Amino acid sequence: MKSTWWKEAIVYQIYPRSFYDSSGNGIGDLRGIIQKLDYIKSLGVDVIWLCPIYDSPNDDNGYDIRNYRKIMLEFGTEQDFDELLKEIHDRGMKLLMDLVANHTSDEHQWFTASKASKNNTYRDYYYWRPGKNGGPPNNWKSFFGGSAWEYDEQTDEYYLHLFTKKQPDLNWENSKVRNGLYDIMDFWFQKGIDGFRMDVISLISKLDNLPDSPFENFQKTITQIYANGPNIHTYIQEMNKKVLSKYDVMTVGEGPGIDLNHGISYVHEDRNELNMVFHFGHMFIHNGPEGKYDPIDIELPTFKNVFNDWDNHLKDGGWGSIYLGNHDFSRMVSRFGNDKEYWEISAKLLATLLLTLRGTVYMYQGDEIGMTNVAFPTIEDYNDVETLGSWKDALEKGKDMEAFLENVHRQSRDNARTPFQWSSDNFGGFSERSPWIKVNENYVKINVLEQEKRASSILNYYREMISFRKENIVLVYGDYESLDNDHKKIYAYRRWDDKDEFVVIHNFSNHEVIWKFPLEEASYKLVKTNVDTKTDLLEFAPWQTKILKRHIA
Ligand code: ISL
Repeated sequence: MKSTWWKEAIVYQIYPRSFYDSSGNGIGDLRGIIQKLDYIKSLGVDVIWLCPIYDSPNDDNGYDIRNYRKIMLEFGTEQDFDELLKEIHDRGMKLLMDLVANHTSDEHQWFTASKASKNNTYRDYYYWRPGKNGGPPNNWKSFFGGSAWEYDEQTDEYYLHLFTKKQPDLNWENSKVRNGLYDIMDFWFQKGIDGFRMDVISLISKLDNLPDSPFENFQKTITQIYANGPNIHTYIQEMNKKVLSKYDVMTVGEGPGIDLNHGISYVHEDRNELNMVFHFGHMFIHNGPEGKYDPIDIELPTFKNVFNDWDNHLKDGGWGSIYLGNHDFSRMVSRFGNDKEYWEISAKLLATLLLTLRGTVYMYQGDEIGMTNVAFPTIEDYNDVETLGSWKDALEKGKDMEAFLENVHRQSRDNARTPFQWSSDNFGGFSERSPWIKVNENYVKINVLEQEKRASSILNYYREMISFRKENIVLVYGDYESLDNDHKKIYAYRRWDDKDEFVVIHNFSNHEVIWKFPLEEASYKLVKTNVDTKTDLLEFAPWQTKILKRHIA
């Protein structure tokens, strides 16, 4: 496998609104991030990924961009950005920005011009269509509930929005749109940024004639109708040729609908498209028949198979991204660990998983201290458009709303968006003022200051695991194979090259387990674990994780 800096990088994702408020208005900001750069550096992180920080009316917290060349007033100024970039580079780190290219805000000047009349030059920048049979042009649904079409009285046509009605979809078939977006990318690369995470890049090419979806199931509609459209690879190759290939940068495409049939075609090194994608195999794993807000339980082998299948899919000429949560999903310890009795130890197990798989590692802010899901008492406490849209749909369908609130507790995107817990001071030390969204009450117990003081904290475990990965490059590039794959409590795998072999074993359960596996125990040495207690090599306390090492040559 070819080595590159971005394959070895540990990326730390910041949701700026919730990271650190330096101005005292209850909203995180760029100067707040600058103040915390030494903290981020102390983790061993190489790259910072910032969720959108551009000028936006914030219908979807920055994923609705009004001006791609300006900084959101609430977050700071262009000077603050320049300083942030310099401070990041001065510390030897890199900056990944979020590129939202599937849609703009409806307040973007392209859209206000487009909307003004049927025959202006910007009309074709978006998807405008006449209605059909007194309703919208087709049956497409928005990701956030309701129709994906909004009627505009003035010109008596509908425009397409796969997300909120304030996020109209751009028409990538129009070369002026594409070139306009490439100019924006150039603008940021010229400033010196080091790459882009590309929001819903899988959706930019639409099916010809925008046909109705024949599927009831929304996930199917995404995969078969919305994603991986006919020109997707032509567009990404063009973008690569015109922009990306001019710089030494990293790219990761986010993609609903990027499944095992499509992943490699976005990232194969011979195709000159993207370096990596974020697939949703494990993120949608709890989606029930009615989607994300209808959660189901799963068994461990189903979870393992996501990693097995993707590693296998990408190993010849591709590269993966490893993450266990982000700003769109629940907290990883609440979701895949046990955030009650085994909170600390299961958070450490998950850190070990994250840092021993093949692929570029993406950490999400707060996971390094084991921040957990939140359970706000009423829907009024929630802010996220997706949560509120699903709530509205459920109400209209006459659902049991008390039960639905429990689904919200489990699945809402706001679980990941509560303010970062820096200390046990008011508002978790995030701000001096009541923040834009409530702080999780457990900040008194779970916070950075407390964990800095304790050698055995989750935070310090992350630091150790990050340097462990860096000292053992086989954990980045080495081969991967799952062992005893059907085991329902143990997730074990080998990582090896021609010099060393690691066997990583996780007990994903609240029970003690003796792993009955024919491992030549005498040739292995225990090099890392997350529990103090002494056990036999293949004996595991609840949520215990062990890394064993064997020297080959
Ligand atoms: O959040 C999701 C599941 O709960 C996803 O379906 C998500 O909407 C999808 O992955 C796209 O996400 C990205 O684009 C959205 C934005 O709201 C998300 O925050 C962003 O990550 C629209 O720009």
